[in-house]
Amino acid sequence: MSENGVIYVVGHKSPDTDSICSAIALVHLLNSLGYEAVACRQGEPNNETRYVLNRFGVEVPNLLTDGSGKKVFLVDHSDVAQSLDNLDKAEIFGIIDHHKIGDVTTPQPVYFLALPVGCSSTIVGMLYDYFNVEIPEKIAGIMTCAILSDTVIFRSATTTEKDKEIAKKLAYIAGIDDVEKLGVQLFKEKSDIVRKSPREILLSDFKEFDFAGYKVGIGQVEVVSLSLLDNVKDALFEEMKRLKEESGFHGIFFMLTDIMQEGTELMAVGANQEIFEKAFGKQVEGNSVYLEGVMSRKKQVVPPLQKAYESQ
Ligand SMILES: [Mn+2]
Repeated sequence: MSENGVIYVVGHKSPDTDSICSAIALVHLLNSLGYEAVACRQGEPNNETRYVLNRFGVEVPNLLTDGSGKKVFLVDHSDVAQSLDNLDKAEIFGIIDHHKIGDVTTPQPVYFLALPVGCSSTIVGMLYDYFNVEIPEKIAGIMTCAILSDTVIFRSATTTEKDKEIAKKLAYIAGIDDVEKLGVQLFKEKSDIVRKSPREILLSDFKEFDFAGYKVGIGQVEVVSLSLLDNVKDALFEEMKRLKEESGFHGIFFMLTDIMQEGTELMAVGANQEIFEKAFGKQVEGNSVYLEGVMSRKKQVVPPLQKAYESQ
């Protein structure tokens, strides 16, 4: 089954864990089937991905940003904008993806497998089964991590039974006995609270609003456990006060969202009790209020706050 020319397997730009790990996993499968394939990445691996590769002793793939003259296999994307530069000068050999179909076109027939599952690594795992190829421990390990990451530890609405089934198999091969615990560790690495300054945490996902003439800022951080933020909460609060003075906000709100508990501790600076009570029917205790079931800024925090400000 050998083909002419090396196949460069690559995920999308600003690579996440799935983009890099599904490329590595697919390369091993292709090589086992007699092809000559190499895993690549289009950018720097994030902290979570570095942790995953390090933990399972897998090398960081080579950087590849230009497709000119190369035979390529795209994973985790099929949008030209997310793909290699000069993709039109590359020969696309195949595509494996779990997003909407993008705008990549080819002049010749290609391998093209897209499934509406939670992770590209799930699809690659299914292919290992299909071709009856054994998955090495360390590759099973990084694939498990990719699935945990993409599906937010099976909590995301994108999760399917197939993701759970494949992840279970992979975790068994990799000797991971506590998948949940590994997932939590991944999200710790991802949110990277420890290495960020309070201001970086505050502004990493921060939006400005005008509520009835009041300038209001609402930020959010998503973590697997609010306890991860225990040590920075006070510093965050001080930073919120500083930002309020510096930038002339009437109020600054910061959502500490616990993706496991599915709730948000909402910190506030500048807003009075009345606004809080009106918006959420709750008193502020200390600097914050816990809102059960609240995870979405645009759906569950902005509308009630806006209403409260408007009826002041
Ligand atoms: Mn993905």
